Amino acid sequence: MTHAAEAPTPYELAGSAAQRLAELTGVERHDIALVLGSGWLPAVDALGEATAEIDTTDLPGFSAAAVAGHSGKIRSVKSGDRHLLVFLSRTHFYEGKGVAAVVHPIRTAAAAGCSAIVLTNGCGGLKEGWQPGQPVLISDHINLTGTSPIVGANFVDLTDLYSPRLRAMCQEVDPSLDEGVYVQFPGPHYETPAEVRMAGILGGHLVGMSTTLEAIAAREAGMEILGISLVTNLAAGLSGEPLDHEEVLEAGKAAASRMGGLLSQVVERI
Ligand code: 8IG
Repeated sequence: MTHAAEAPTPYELAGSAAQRLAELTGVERHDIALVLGSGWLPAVDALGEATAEIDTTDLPGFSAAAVAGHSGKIRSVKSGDRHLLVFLSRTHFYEGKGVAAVVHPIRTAAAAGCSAIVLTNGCGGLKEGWQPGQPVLISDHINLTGTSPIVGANFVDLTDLYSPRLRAMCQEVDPSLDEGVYVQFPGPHYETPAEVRMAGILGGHLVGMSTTLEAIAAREAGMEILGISLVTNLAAGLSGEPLDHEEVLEAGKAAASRMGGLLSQVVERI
């Protein structure tokens, strides 16, 4: 009788991915990770010179990107004396690949040496006066996926999950930045107008389909976390128009230089 080798744990798999990442990029340790969400891709060039770009599928545990406007690439970027690890796309919960797949990039970044992570996303906005194309700092979250990336009796504290220090730093760079509570719905459908009203009653200001599970995994890994949402659309029922993925990509293009400037200045100060 043969015995199959035991499957690696998610943490071991991330360790293998980090090792391969170091080989392929020629960078032994990365310092800060960034995950670019919907609408954020046009901002990437402002971060600095890419010293390497690899396909996510070149690393153990990653699968191909599934959404138009999401590129399955990882860049190593030199910014001053720091090495940035930039994920140009993410795996979403709604892809059904499991929560471990969603947070694999986060665990890989931690294993690669990153002590801070910037999680960005595109989302719907609820607050009166917010406009498409506006960035908002995530102050806290409500995870409506009903699940966690952590398995077992590991009771991770989520107080101040989104670093007050990093948020204050962002507001120094751009004093006009507002903050809000991000609500992650499972997706992939957008919420109904009634669900948007519910999110508001629960204390939410931003609605999206990512970020909270990643933030939990990042906290578990001990990273400092900054979350920034790009409000790409008014949440369903607030504008009188149906939601459209093209609108999301357009809002990103229009806001690219502001987002790029913000990200690069903040990363310099972390
Ligand atoms: I971009 O309005 C983007 N992603 N759930 N709702 C949800 N996800 C989104 C939205 C939105 N806009």
